[in-house]
Amino acid sequence: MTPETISRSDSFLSDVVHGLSQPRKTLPCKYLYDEHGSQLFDQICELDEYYVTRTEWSIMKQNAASIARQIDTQAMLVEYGSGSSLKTRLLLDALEQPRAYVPVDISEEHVLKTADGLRLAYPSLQVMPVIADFTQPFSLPDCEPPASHVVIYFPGSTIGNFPPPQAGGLLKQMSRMLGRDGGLLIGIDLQKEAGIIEAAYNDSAGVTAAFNLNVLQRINRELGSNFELDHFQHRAVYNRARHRVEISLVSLETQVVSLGNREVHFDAGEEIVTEYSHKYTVDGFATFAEQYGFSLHQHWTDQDHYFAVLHLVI
Ligand code: AVI
Repeated sequence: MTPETISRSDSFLSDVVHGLSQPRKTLPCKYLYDEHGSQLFDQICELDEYYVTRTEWSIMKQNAASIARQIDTQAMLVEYGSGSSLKTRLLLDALEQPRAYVPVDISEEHVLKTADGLRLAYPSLQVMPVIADFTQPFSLPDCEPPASHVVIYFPGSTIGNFPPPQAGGLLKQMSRMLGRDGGLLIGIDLQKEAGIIEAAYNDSAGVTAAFNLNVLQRINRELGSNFELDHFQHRAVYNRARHRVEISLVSLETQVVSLGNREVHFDAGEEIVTEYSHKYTVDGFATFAEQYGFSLHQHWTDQDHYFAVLHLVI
């Protein structure tokens, strides 16, 4: 183990211990995305019930030219949580290439593989991957010649996975990184009928359930705990008052799990909240982002108003 992997597993352990010691047990959702979790998430994106990806995709496709006009050739395009960068290819195809593309992702395997694929597809583009937890400050690489400004691309409604105070913290950090002339292109999932949302997070093939349960498998593997996966069940419910899906793992029985030198007790029916997925309105998000120095410049949506892509400027 390198010093870096030791400190990463230290903070994983302390985050897990902290989350499971709360009166309402939680786990930070970023830990859902190990290599297997990222693969399962890619499968979620292809599901019929999961309207999010294909709707954003169709918005990007239909409006690629006008969206691409917001990013000029001198810009450094920085993608937060790039994963497989699938939507980015649409953008890159529509753009006169930006100066550099910087995919930022916590999953090393994923981001390096994706960067290799992009270099092959766009040989003249500088692809400069950064392996980082984008919720923490990180530095941007230097490109040659230097970019005139930065445009952050944050698709997929990932902002929705942060409770508003954390989402605000992230917007604040982004506005600092952007500086003058910077822009933010962000995808947000819109409020809509609860049945449509709940179906998206309770798919009939059980992929979302496997994605959710995988975090326990990861804790077992990396932290040596002994969670029995079939003693927990996936749950995803839309909280209409808070406009968010609450995703959790429910303990099916009273049980005790060992974690390092600790024991974690679960009552039957007790939940571990693993993720929130907040749903916004365009105006609500624009007003929220104003507090952090952004103003809405333009937005694009689909005919059902399921999803929106916003261009915010500083
Ligand atoms: C990554 N993120 C936007 C997804 C969402 O829809 O909130 C994560 C997800 N969790 C379960 N299904 C999808």
